[in-house]
Parts: sequence; C-alpha cells; structure tokens
Amino acid sequence: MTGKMGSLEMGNPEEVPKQGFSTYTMVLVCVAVAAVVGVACILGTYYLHPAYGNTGDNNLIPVTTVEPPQRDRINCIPDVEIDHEHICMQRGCTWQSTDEHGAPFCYFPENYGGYNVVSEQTFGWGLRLRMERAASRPTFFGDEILTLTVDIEMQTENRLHFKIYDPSNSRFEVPVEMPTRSAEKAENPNYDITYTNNPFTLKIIRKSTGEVLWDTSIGALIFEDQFLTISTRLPSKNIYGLGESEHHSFRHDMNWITWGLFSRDQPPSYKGNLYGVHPFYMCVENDANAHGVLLLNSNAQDYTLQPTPALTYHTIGGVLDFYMFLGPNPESVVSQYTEAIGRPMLPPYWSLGYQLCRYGYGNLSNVQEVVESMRRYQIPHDVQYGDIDYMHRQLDFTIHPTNYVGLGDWVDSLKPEGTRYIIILDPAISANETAEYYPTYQRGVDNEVFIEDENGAIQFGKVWPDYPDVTDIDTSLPWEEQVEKYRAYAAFPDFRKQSAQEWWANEVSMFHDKVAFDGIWIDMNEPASFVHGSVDGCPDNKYDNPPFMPEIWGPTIYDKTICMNSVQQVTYDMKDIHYNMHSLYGWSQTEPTLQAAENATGERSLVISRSTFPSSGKHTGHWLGDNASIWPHLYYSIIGMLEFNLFGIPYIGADICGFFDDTTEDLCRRWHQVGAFYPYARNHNGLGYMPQHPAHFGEEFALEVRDVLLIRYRLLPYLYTLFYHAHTKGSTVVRPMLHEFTSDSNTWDIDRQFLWGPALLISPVLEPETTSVKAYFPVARWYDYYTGMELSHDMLAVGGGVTLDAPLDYINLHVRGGCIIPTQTPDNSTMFSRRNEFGLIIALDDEMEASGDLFWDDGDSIGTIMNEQYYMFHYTFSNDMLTADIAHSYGNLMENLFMDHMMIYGLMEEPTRIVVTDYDTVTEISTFTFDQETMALNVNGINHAMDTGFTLKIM
Ligand code: MIG
Repeated sequence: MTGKMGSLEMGNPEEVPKQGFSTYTMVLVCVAVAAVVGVACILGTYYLHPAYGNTGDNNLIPVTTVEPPQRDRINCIPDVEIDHEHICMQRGCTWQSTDEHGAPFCYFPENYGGYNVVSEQTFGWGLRLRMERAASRPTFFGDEILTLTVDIEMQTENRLHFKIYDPSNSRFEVPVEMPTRSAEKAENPNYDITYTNNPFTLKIIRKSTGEVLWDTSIGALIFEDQFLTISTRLPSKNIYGLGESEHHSFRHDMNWITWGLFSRDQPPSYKGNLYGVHPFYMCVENDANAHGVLLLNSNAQDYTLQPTPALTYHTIGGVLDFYMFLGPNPESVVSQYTEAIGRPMLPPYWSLGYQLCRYGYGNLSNVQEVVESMRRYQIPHDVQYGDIDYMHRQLDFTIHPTNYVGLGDWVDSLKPEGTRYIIILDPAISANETAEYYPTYQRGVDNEVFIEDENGAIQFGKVWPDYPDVTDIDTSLPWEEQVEKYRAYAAFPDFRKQSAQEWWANEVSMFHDKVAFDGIWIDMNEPASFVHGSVDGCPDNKYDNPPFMPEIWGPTIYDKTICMNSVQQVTYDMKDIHYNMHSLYGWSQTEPTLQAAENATGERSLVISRSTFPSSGKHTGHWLGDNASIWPHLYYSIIGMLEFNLFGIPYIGADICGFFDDTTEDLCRRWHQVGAFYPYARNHNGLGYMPQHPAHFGEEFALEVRDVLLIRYRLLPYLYTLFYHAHTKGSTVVRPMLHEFTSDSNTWDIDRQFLWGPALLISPVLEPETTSVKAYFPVARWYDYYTGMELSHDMLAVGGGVTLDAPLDYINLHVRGGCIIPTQTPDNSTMFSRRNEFGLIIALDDEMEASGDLFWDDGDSIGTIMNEQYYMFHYTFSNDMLTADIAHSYGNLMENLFMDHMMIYGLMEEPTRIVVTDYDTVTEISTFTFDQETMALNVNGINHAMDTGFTLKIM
C-alpha cells in the first residue's frame, strides 16, 4: 500500500503536524488493497489528526491510507516506557489505542517525514541531496540539525553506500576503514534508487525483481545532535544478524521487539546488550534473493523489528551511514560485506584443535594434572589456557609467585607434546602498586598511554586487583562496597594512540620472554569496570546523561564502564569522546594485540577478543562470553555462531559445557558433540564451579569426548580450507542450511542444525535425556558420515523432517552429495595429525559427480598466502574418475605427506578394478572393500605422494 492511491490528496504533508493540538476528526478509513483497483473501506471510525481530515466532507470519500495499519505504526515516543499522550501530541504524532499487542499508542502520522530536499546534484560517484528540516517539526530532544546532506554512492554493481550527515559540522564517524568513494559510479548496478522530496524518503529497489529492499516512507527521519532515527519497510520477515545479543532464534522475531546495542560486560541474557556491536543484518527476500545492510555507527543505539515488516533504528550520535549489499544470495551477501569491512583472518592451524581452559585452576599443579589426564586418555589437546589466576594478584604481565612457579618452563615443556599455551590479558592496568613492583603502569604513565578525563588527567575506574595492602576481605559486604573498599584504581590504555600500541607491544614481548605463549585472549574490553564511570562517578554533562537512552541495560550509560566524556584518540591527529568510541574499544585493542603477539612469537598468532565490532574478524576470533551450563545455552550457541559468521568473524565458539554454574555429565557430553563442530572449540569453566574437563567424568566419558574430537581432527583439513575461503573470498565457515538451499523456504528458520561449508551437515541433540533428533534434509543426496549409507528418498520425502537415532554418545553427521571432503588421520594434536596420511570423502550427487578442494600451508607462518607459500588441490570426480589437480604448489611443503585412502559414497555397483595414474605411471590398487549394504567403497593404501597430481579410476 502506498500513500497516494485514491483521490484524496493530502495537501502538504510535510506541514501537517502542528504542536499542541488536541482535537481530532472522525473519518471513515479505507484501506487500499494492493494490486486491486480501488480501495476497500473498513467498517468503523478512527480518530485522526485533524490535518488529515480537514479538507471538507466532500473530499473525505473515498479516502486512502490515511491511517496506517496498526502493525505499520512507528513508535514516536521510544523514550517513554508508559503511554504519554501529551508528549505524543507535542511531537506532532498520533495518539490512539491499539488492539495489536506490542504496537505503540503514539506513532508518526503518514508522511511525517522530517526533511525536505532542496537541491540535488549528480556526481561521477552518484548523487548528493541537500535537505532542510521541515520547519513545522517539533523538537524531540533539542539540537536539531537543520540541514543535512545525503550522499548516495553507487560503489559497485552490488554495493550501495548512502550516508546522511551534517554538511556544516563534522560529526563523529566510525574510524573503520571502508571502501572509499571512487570517481566513477557502478555502470550497471543491480539496484535502482528513487526518492521523494517532500518529505525526503528513499527507496532502494532490486532491479531484477522489482523488490523494494529499503523504503523509508514509514516513520520519520529525525536528526538531532543526540537522537537520530530512521525507519524502513523491509521486503520480508526473514531477517538475520544484528548483535551481539542472545537471540532465541536465528531468524528474527518480528513481533515488536527492540534490541539495544552498546558494548557491555554482560553475560548472555535475553534482550541484554552484550559485549560487541554488529549493526548488520541479512534479509532473505520472499523470492529467495538476499541482501545485507550495515549501519556503520558506534554510538549507543537500538533497533526495533515489527511485523509490517519494518525496522527502526535509533542512535544517539554519529551519522546515518549505511552500506547495502545486493547479494543476491546469502553467501554472496557475506562475501560482499567482508569485502567492504575486511576479510576474516586465517587462523593458525593449531587453533583449530581442541582447547582447554578454566577460571580458577588455582595453581600450576592443578593445571598439570588436567593436562596429564588429557594425555592419559589420549584426548586431542592443542591449547591450554591461563586465565587471570596465573597472574600475581591479577596484574597483567606478572606470574603468581607461589601458585604458578615454573610456568614458563612448563609451557616450554608442553610444546614438544604438541600443546600450545594462550594467556589472558585484561586492558585495565592497576595504578596503586609501587613503581618498582609494577613498572607496567609506570611505563604507561611515562608514555601517556591512558585514557584521560576532560581535564587531561588519567581516568581511573576499578577492575582487578585489590589494593596492595588488602589482606582480609569481608565477602559478606555487598559487592559495591567491596569494590569501593578493596579494589585498586585501574587505568585504561587508549589503544588508538601510537604510544599505547608501542607500550603494549613492549610489555607483551617482555612477558613472552618469561612465558612463551602462542596467543592472547583479550577479555574485559568493552571496556569493563567495576565502578560506574570513574572512581568519582562522572561529571554532569550531556554525554554521560544523554537526553535519550536507547534500550540498553543499566541505569546510566556509563554503567559498568568509564565516563562518556573521557577523551580518546580516534586517528593520529584527531581525538573524540568515549561516548562515540565506547563500542570500538575492543576493536581498537585487537589489531595492536595481534601485532604484539606476532612480534613476540615470530609466528602467526591468535587473538580472541570479547568485544568486537564490524571488521574485528580481520584480526581476531570471538567466544560467546559467559554463558551458563544450561541446555538452552547450548542451543543459543548455534545461533550465536551462525550470527558471527554473518558478521565476518567465523572463528567463533561458545564455552563448551558452559561457564556459570555446575555442568552435568549429560549436558557436557552433548556440548562436546556440538563443540567439536565449533570453529573455535574451547571448554571453559567459571570460577568455583565443578570441573568439566573431559577426564573429570571418568573413562567412558573421556573416551566419548575423545572419539568426537577425533572426528573433528580427521576433518581439520576441510575446516582449514573453509577458513582459507573465508579469508580469501569472504564465505562463511559454519553456515545455516538456508545459505546452501535458499530456494527451499523450509530452511529459512532452521537453527538447530548447521553446516560446515557446503558439505557437512551437523544435527545435534540439544535437549536432556534425549536419544533421537528431528532433522531436516533439503533435496540432495545425503550420506551418513559414519557408514556412507545414503538416506533413502522415502525418508526424505516425509515432510517436515526425519527422526534420527541419536544415542547419548553419538552425533548425527551427514555428507552432502556432490562434495569432496579432504581428511587426515587424526592424532592427539595438530602437530601430529598434520604429519599423517590424507584421505578424501567423495559423496556423489545424482550425476555421479563431486568436487572439493584442499588448502595447505605450514599452518603457523605469517603471510603464507601473500607469499604464495601454500598448496592448493582441486579434486573432481566424474565419469568414475577422481582427478587430483594441483592448482598451486610451494617448495617441499608436502614432503612426506601422502594421499592414503578414499571413501566413495553413492556408487551404483561394486567396482572390479581401481587404477591410479600419475603421468605415465599406472598403479593397480587392490586394497579396497565395497559394502553391498551401504554401497560405500573404501579404498586404502593408495599411498600417493601429495605433491603430484594423479587420477584414480574406478572400473
Ligand atoms: O569477571 O578472567 O568472560 O571468560 O574466565 C570475570 C576471568 C572476568 C570474564 C570472561 C571469562 C573469564 C573471566 N572474566
């Protein structure tokens, strides 16, 4: 429905709302029916703003969409919890009750608009509009920006950038490097852009289908210094992404929900704004095309989804800076998104192994015992962690003098066994120690690395540890009082300062001389503080007390963090307030930390950051934070993992077995089954909870965990290859089924199953005491991973999914026909598994064909792709022949590595001969078996050197 379908013209809609009116006119409301001639009138009367009905009785009939349907209402008083009629009136909005649960009483009348276009200019790169604020618009919170510029850059065929900003005063803009405007616009873009002048509204249309992807003719455009809002209609209700939040379904609930975004030390909780900020969504249109939209804005914000379907943004600073990616499919949307923000890093190979952590091992011998138990049961173990208890009194760059004596030597002794070590570092640096004892702080002061308050003094919050002289802690006191009494002052490095980056790198490198860690886990970088604002609170100012608070948690905006008016470096010659930089703090710490780690280790390293922002994936992975040992959090971890793949941070996982609370054996077993398929597979536990490392539950459990981890290790060459594609092309690593079977709308809300790349489907059990799982299989040939048995077509024909057996120690895995998965014989760590034989799982499609690839480098050097120090293998199967092509080679990287075995699934009959040909050498392979029941062929003993291509022919 559009606003002008009938004979009633609305006059000058931009002048309609007046302040302070209180009378209404009753009219008969008619609703235009799309694609039907004329309008349908709804019985009954509705109250309307006088300006809509005051053109005289004769003009009233037939009336068009004077009144938006209730589900189209955009809330005009997002700042007031309860209904507040007079504020509504003051804002020139409509007040009317509703019978749609969740719809606002107070909403913008149609064509409320906000700004009128006064001039337009075309440039090589696109279009520039100048707009003026409609004079009659009431103020919301003050400091209205009277003139705005809209730049619409047609950057590429599939990428559109549109930015609404204040041309006369430069406002804060996010310092993430984005594609710059080129002189030429895209020649043949896949989108059309239309707009209206009075008021300004923008439409973005997918050319090929006519689908309207964006349409801001709903709600209002308001641009005040500390309140910016814009709304758009959405082409469908299939919206994914936008975080970081604990979502209870991957596809968004569109039923009037508002989500806040602002970095916060907030364990996953429904509706809470969590650690990172990702204002990016993907939308699957009803015809299965897909597009994505980024709002590049770091200020405290929220967004509302409603059933129209429509989306409303509110942010309290910066500019309205949007990027749209036209796809047209989910994978290309993510690829175009990461092309713009930066591709995810290639993690070191060892970081794909299993990792073990807990908060509060207590001392080194406890850690050693746990590691020993991993050896005893031969459970793969690539990484051991040190949480803050390895430190002396939780001070960065120190070692606990009694509990962790000998840490450095022990870490050295782990390496030949194939286990690496990652340390935690918190950003906050304690300020109450003596300079001799804790020179890190003093060096920071000397180099002016810390964030300062508005007067140029170091801003102090409180994190760890206690004051140096505190010996007795009265834990019966309320937390706030304990913090006040015992906790020391802490300063926050400003990682955007060159001096801070150098200081940090130096501290990291000096500490590496003591403990040769391999990666760095950066926590508490929202940044988190145990006091609100500084140790003295925050001065009264408009940033610490903004007139509008988005739906973020906490009574103040500086809750659990530093003051909003503290000062930070943005670029080398520009400073700005924390108010704008807050959600970028973790982002700003990430690249310097990776550089510091690689500088210290001399190898490709790994950073795991709790707080992230668009483009963080270039330098870091992420874990989903302090989840709890409860079944729903196992399920939500899949949603979080899928979302971070959309956000360009595919190195993602949740704490296996849960962080808070005691886990249970059943949960921890199932969690390991899911966790074995997290790209980032770490078992991590909170302080004081019962142990949950694999050996804790006894031998049977330990061996079950070992078995599922061995599956992971067997598949690591495939996982690593997926990371190569993510890094080079921006594809996802873990992906929802809808990315591969977009045209099957049954997949659009599936979030209890997920895929590794295109080929491997994981269908875990997510409920207690359950030994079956309902799984959906889109049209394809699917093979049981363990046996190669094809799922029968009869089974697949059953609509709504198949119920599969899932004994307690078993996870359902299926391989998709058409795919070839590279494998390697697993081992206790990647150091050993990387030396083992390779294999292939070849799953045939209906054409009896399949393809796949393998990326291989040394796994821990920096820049192997840029320096071309890698192998790339392409595998194709057709006409009963597997061809192994080497698309890229490098030196003797593959020396002593062999292709040993292949499983071929989906053959029609038993082969009689198998022949391998390498140039002119022909070898007959006699070591194969064929299972008549599963029709799976298992070829062994191929023993072909990896560094030459070959064919394998089945006859
Ligand atoms: O206040 O370092 O999310 O993984 O174990 C807790 C201790 C601080 C929070 C992290 C968690 C970590 C814990 N940290």
